[in-house]
Amino acid sequence: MTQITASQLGTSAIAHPAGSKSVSAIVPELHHLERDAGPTKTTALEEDANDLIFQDLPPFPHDVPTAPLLRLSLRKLIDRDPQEESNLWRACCDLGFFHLDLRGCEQSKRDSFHQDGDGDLNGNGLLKDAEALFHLGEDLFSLPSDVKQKYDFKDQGSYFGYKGLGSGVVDSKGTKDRNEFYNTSKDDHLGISERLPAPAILQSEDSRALLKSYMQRSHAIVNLILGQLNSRLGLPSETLQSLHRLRGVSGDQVRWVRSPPQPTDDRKMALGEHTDFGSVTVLFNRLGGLQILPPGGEEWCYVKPLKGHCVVNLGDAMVKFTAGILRSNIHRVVNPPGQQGDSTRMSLVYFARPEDEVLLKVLEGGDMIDEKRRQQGGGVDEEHITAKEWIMRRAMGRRAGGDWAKSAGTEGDRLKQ
Ligand SMILES: O=C(O)CCC(=O)C(=O)O
Repeated sequence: MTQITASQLGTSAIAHPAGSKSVSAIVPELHHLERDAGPTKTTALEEDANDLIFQDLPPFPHDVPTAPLLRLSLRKLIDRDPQEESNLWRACCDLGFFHLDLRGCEQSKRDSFHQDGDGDLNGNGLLKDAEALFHLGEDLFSLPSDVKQKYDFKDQGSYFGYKGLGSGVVDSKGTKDRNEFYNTSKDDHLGISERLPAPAILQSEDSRALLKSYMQRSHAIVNLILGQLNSRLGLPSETLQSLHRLRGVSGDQVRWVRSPPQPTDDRKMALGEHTDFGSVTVLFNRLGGLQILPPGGEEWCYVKPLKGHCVVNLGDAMVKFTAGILRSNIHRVVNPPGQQGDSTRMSLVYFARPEDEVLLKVLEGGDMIDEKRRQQGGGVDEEHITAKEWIMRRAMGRRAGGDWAKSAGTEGDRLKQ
């Protein structure tokens, strides 16, 4: 029987199921699947592998291409483990996506990256919040369509609230998406903006407290990551964190995305190809369906959901701030693979974005970024655009009847047609 090796299960290993088909990696030296044809034994390692599986769901298949994401540990990042910090840096430069193990991590011992003070670095707490929010999401989407539709604020120029199934587009031809989603604002839940109308189920004290806790805990992780990237980039202390204050006015939001199973003879993208608009995304998945197109690759690869972990990815703002040193990778959502294909898929996302008035331009004061600009031949002509304008343009361009051409992000010309 095929077994998973210790090297795969270390926190810096790439998460592939034993025997899975995987694409050639961008980080080949870490991309080692070793096989062992020996007899089945229950070892600590196998138990650990089982801990990564959602036992209550159909299995993620072994025979689909999977993406070479590094698996990092929140505990080690908090402890400033030098190897883990290097892995974080490489993941953010090479792929812009990684798995983050949140298990066994209650509270930060150190607070150096944690300027807002009121969002604790609590991996276990975040896992619990995410679990509860999956349940809340199920209740939310089970409301009648006409009730949910009342909270689509597109016509008021807002990307918060509900988007119905097929009300977004996945390409320039206007092909309808196959998901519904609901966006709820950090600023609303932290009491720093007006409270938006929302279904009663999201207005209860319990739901609001849960969302607030989830936002604060996600934001604390975002801040940790920003702090470590800030150091690596050699930027003046707290530069990145100061553009993403928990209490700064921003487009930060929680999103639930729900995609019903698609007929076997008619499977299309549930959510179109895109890069994320903002800075750092914290994503919880249970079923497969998320795919990324690795840099230079032509084959879309699944991201295998891992229990106890979130997926973290960088968005366009980080590319713009760093003159392209950091990567915001293109991704999309399709029907879950294999035996998972008949299940309804839901994901839970926290999008951290720069504060509304922050200009999306190359940051000054860091040698590494300055050097990158020199290599690029000086100043690339930068558009004068704030984070808020950028998000509005990108988000609204993906709604039916929106301006597709203007919805392009940092993926280059790929989606301009
Ligand atoms: O559902 C997922 O796994 C990813 C969602 C996503 O990419 C998005 O909402 O922008």
